[in-house]
Amino acid sequence: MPTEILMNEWTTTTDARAIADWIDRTGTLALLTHAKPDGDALGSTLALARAINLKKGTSGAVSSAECWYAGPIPAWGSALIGNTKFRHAETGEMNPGVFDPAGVLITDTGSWTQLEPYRAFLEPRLDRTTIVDHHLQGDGEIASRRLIETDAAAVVQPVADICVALLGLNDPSELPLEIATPLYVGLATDTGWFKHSSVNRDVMHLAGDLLAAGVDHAELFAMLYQRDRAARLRLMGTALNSLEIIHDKNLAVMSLSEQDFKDAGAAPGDSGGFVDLPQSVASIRVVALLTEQHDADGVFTKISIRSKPSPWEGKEPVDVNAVCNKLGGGGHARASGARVRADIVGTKKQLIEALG
Ligand SMILES: [Mn+2]
Repeated sequence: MPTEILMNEWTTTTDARAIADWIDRTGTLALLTHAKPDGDALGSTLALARAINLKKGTSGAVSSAECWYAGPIPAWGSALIGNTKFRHAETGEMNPGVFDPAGVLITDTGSWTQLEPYRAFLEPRLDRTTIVDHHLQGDGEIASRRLIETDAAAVVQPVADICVALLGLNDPSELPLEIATPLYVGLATDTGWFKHSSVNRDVMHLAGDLLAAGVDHAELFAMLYQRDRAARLRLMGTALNSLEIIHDKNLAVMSLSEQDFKDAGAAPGDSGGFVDLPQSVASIRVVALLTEQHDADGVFTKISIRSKPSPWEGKEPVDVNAVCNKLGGGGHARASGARVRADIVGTKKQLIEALG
């Protein structure tokens, strides 16, 4: 096989120590991650930027770093970012002549599809780019220097190793709190706050080290997940009140009208996640949330639908993508949606027909 193809294969080609050495000798670095950064993307870039800049400030190292983000940042992001300087890819500051870093370090992705806003900036700089990722797929051509740990639940795991190597520490429990905190956010969010099947001894070990470094996990949980407006809780009450359980107790349907949103003082985005709530009932296999709205052409209803497996009954999840296809919508097999030109009553009838 030609060397180039081998080089471009999505495999790991280096380790944390070697990346720390590369950072040390490079100079100015741009830290990039996927568009619409999540907790792992923000956590990994912030931890690295703080470790690199701390080293420069305390020991006169040559390298410095700046984070770049593209697309919307979660509402809690600004609290996590704090005073750490970052730029938006959309501002045009990436034009050549404005900013020309000596190195580019990408975390939590290695796919062009997730790096689209950076493509023009990245393409002429692939020879000075490094990737640290934990996904199963990626485009190896983006960087020949790659640390890919597909066993890691979050990219902050290899990033913690890089920070430890960079700062000459023994383990992550010795990290400064300003670095331990974003690492913990990445680890906790990518594991569904330590619920997903990806949680293992290594995850808990790192979490324990970060707690030893002083991370306040309860404060972080409140910062990320306990900042809803009261209006959302009122709307949730209305949605749960509307719950109908039909079809041999297999199907749950909830409905919300425009008036319900007004009465609760809620905004359109406030019903996000409601469709997951009835999945806690054992017999439920499919949940649909119907929200009725109006536009210039009259009434329409948005369907958001989820399905879940029932392994205790030996049942596979219903393909709700196929159900939504019949209604002119679609999505994924377990999470899908459609928009129907009818009111709630008419839409419910069509949905039940489509479910068969
Ligand atoms: Mn991740």
